[in-house]
Amino acid sequence: MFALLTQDPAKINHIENPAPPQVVDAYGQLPKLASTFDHVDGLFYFTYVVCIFFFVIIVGVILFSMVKYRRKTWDQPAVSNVTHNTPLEVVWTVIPLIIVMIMFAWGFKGSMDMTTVPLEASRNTYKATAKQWNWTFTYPNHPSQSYGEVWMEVNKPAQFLLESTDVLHAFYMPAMRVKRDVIPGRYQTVWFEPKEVGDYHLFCAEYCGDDHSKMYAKVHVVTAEEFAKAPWDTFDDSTPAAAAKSGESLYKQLCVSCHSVNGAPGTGPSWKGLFAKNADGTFTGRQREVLVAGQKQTITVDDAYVTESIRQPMAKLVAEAPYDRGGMSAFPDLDDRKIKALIEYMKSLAEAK
Ligand code: HEC
Ligand SMILES: [Cu+2]
Repeated sequence: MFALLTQDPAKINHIENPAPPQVVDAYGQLPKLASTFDHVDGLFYFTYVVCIFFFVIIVGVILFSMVKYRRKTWDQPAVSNVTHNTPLEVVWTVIPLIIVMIMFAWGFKGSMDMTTVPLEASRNTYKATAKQWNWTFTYPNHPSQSYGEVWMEVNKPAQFLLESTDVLHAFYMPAMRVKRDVIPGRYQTVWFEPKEVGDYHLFCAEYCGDDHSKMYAKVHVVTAEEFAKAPWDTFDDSTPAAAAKSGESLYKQLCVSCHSVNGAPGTGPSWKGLFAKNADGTFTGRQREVLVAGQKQTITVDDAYVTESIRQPMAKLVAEAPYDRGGMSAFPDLDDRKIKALIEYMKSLAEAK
């Protein structure tokens, strides 16, 4: 069982951006704590020990009584007719009440700590946008973004402003001991202070559709020096080849969960054959039957169509089941350069005519 927990996730997940392996403790319980929220562990293990203690006592008494006081002959009279015992009942009500109040006070204090955002964290606010099925991060005091991966500075409290563009998701970083629902149409926040340099997981912890299990991100906690170099800022479109490469990495972070490039059908149509390469090095888009407001039309795939498909996926739906029902939510944050890079990547997949 522990082998399963420590198995390399790259082998479990077929996505091309594998999460780092999870570090679990000797009992396969909580992953290593990497933030300041240590009260979570105290409360967790306290509850755990209380549960085991009472489980053993209660089940022990039941098993013992079953054997000791079982009916041995059909006509054996009842050993006792006692129906209640007031002192005993007071004891088994008051003791659990005290224990439950301890858990409540402990949890309430922790919950207050987690919801009261310190000024330092609110000055270091990230935005995390959840959508089917990926995470987009916008950096504090930085115009840039990253997808499926986020970099944070060690020992610096940070706040995440959480937003969903489609359905319910949940922001869950086990190593940091934080979890918060991400609700469409409403901003949620969560804060913590990462204490150790390393790579950690961010999971979506709310079932959000077919590829919910692919909806995770890597969290890199790095030193201040490393952070100052903005390692996430790798976007380069200085040459068509560099743009195609940047486009490929955007594809792997944002689109791979729905679109294949090898012709395999997915939640969205494959990108194989979207463009073909002409002898003179130019590209021709394929013919596409699309639905515009429910009416069938045939168009030729070009940059404008691809751009529109990304910004307003519902404007022209691929007229082919199951794609004609839509299913892609728009990417309003992708700027022109990134869309250009994605198109460059689609063209780099083209085969010669
Ligand atoms: C949640 C699944 C999903 C994700 C993620 C997704 N798409 Fe789509 N995409 C679809 C579906 C479904 C369609 C077909 C319906 C339509 O035309 O809008 C589609 C259609 C398209 C089309 C038209 C394709 C054609 O063959 O005519 C393009 C272009 C496209 N998506 C680009 C992208 C890009 C670029 C990304 C990543 C930035 C992306 N999609 C992410 C589901 C998705
Ligand atoms: Cu999700």
